[in-house]
Amino acid sequence: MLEPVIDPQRIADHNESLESRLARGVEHLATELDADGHTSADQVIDAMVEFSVAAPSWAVGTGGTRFGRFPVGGEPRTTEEKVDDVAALHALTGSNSSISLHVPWDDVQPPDDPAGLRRHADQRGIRFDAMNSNTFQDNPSTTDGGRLTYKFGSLANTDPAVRQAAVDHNKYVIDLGMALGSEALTVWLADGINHPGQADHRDQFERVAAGLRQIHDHLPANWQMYTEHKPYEPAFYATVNQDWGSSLLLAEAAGEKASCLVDLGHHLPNANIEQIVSRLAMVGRLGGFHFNDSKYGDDDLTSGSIKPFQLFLIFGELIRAGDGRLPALAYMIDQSHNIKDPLEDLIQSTDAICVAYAQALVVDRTALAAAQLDNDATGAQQVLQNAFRTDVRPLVAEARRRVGAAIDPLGAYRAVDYRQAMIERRGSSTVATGL
Ligand SMILES: [Mn+2]
Repeated sequence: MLEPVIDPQRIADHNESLESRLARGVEHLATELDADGHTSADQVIDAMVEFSVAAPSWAVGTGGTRFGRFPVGGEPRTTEEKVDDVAALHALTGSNSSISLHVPWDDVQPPDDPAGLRRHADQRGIRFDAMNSNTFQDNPSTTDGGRLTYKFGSLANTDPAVRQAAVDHNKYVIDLGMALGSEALTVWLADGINHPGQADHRDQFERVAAGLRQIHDHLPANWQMYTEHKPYEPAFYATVNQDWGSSLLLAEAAGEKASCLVDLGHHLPNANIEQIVSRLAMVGRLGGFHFNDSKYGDDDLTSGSIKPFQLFLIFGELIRAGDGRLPALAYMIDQSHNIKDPLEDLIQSTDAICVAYAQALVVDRTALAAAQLDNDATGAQQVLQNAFRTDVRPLVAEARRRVGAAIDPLGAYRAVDYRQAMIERRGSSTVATGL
């Protein structure tokens, strides 16, 4: 048996000093919610206990920008160590029970074996969430030893051999995911146009749709596939999958197992993301989320740090789509941080996501529906604000306590000094693969 990444007794010790204060907070909130009469504290706590958001493998290392990279020390050197970091995160938050791998960054090549990686994750209590394939960078194992290049696109490329290599890479990622017990593929498609006139919009789109259909047909019966839109970067004039409408068309073209993934940073400024969520859910093609926050573009900022009200409204639409419950979609954090300790940022993000979800659960939906029918704009806003301004943090913390995680995960992370332990074990200058 592997030793636990964080000794559960140390989390229990850290919780001890916080328990009586938490109990008072939970009791107060339970009384208030009972008086309101629409949602009970236990309903919220139970939903929090059940909820999990996947951590991406590339978020446990420090992210770089084009200006440089400042490793935090003790970063994972292997995919197994990335699993270990997610296990540490999950031990503290109780809400990150899966990891999302990225290929080629997390490729498992011989002499490594996927079965060994899967065994390691099993022992850590971590599952494999959606596999992410990227063809925005060359990968010698699928581009004929470097003879082919994705410089001018992958599935949209004018060269059939490059398109085939991109399809083959996605099939490879599906096969690897099957060996790991994953059940979904997210296609990281960066194809687009950097300069007006460089390529034909329609031809590019049709080539991508055809490629996605081929990839879709390789999916096992129980798998899902996600298309993820992004308006710009790395193509700065036009991206093939540039908005939710294009994403929907591509998912429809790919096949019935394909649906749209909404990354909160992949919208032009001021886009109404909650409305996009509503539309995609309405037509049954909302597949999942990549959580992060954004000030200007694809900033990868900490979830809930810039627009917490938007995050709350998004969860409101999800609960609306699920008739009062969160639909079973692919929920994942997609962030990469260049100055914070990556695990501290994931702790803060997970907490912010849980808080937004809990706030959305305490919306009085009956009162909201009545206000909407009466055209009572003031009343409807009041219903939403009442929920958004409810301090639900004790319920989120209580859920963590009940599953043996940390009441204060950030405080506990610092108390056990996980980062220093990893620096001693892995070294101070290790750099994880990723962005
Ligand atoms: Mn994303």
